[in-house]
Amino acid sequence: MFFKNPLEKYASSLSKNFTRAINGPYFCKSLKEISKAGYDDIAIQPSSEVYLVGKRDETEERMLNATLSDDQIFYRENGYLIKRNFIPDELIEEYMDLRERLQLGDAGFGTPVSYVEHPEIRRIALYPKLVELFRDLHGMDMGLLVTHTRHRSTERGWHPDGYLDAQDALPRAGVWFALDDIDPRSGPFEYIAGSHRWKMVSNQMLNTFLKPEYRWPQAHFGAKKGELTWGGIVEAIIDPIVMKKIEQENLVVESFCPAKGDILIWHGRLIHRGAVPEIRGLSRPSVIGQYVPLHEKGRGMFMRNSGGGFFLVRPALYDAVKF
Ligand SMILES: O=C(O)CCC(=O)C(=O)O
Ligand SMILES: [Fe+2]
Repeated sequence: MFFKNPLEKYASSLSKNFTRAINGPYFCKSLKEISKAGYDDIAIQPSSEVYLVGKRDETEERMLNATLSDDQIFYRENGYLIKRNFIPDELIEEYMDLRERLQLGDAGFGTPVSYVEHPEIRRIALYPKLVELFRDLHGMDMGLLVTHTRHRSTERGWHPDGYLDAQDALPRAGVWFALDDIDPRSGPFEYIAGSHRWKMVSNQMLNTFLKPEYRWPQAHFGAKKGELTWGGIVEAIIDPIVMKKIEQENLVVESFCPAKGDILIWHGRLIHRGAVPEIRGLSRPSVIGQYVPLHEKGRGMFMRNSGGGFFLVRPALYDAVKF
């Protein structure tokens, strides 16, 4: 088959930003050159790891496994963990009532830090059993950084969330909370088990494909109006590379099609995406939370939630915090 642009081979399942990105002004390399890049051209061996996941020699491996719980061993090996029926119905109802009062429909709250103003979101995102589970899995307190509250697939292409962090940062984590039974045709969360132990997609290496004004971090935090953010632009590079890798190495793609109250926790280096929905406009009722190590330098100011757990608050938003 002939493709005008070799990346178009994967077009039917490519992220929604793909066409916009490759037709935009962002890249300093030609599309032909970009399409030749492989995973090793965008990834690097990370220097920091959570204790549980870190690779060890055979004896140490046996010592570690002898004391770990089944959940810890699963997370260590797979980079994700599913807990069924984890969030109580009352907390979900309370949050859905808030959305109803605000007449959100399937829309999000319009800001990734809506948890500052709405304790209903924090009661889910910082559910005490989850705060505890994070200590078990990451061996540290993880603070809430952002929440995605739109009831649709993000349609983000393949990526690890840790590509937004500094090279030597400790791994972050994400949690996918199902607020209802999720229809598999709504574009579920998809992931590649074990990919948290691959080399880590690096913002520095991705930057070499971009014109200076579109590089991380400035293009991540301050994208110009009408232009894609850094994450949206680099999807056009990462997405086809991961698809090629899936094809060449015969990797298994798993989908999370949860029931109400189920959660999936994923390690910040697990490769995942929000699938393109089979049926457009189908609701996907979920909250997605991103969490980072509380004690890591430069992460910002966290406040303690009433039931335990911590959430990031920019000092400018301090007056907006509600309990
Ligand atoms: O839409 C999805 O389920 C994927 C979301 C995602 O990639 C993220 O929140 O980090
Ligand atoms: Fe993500």
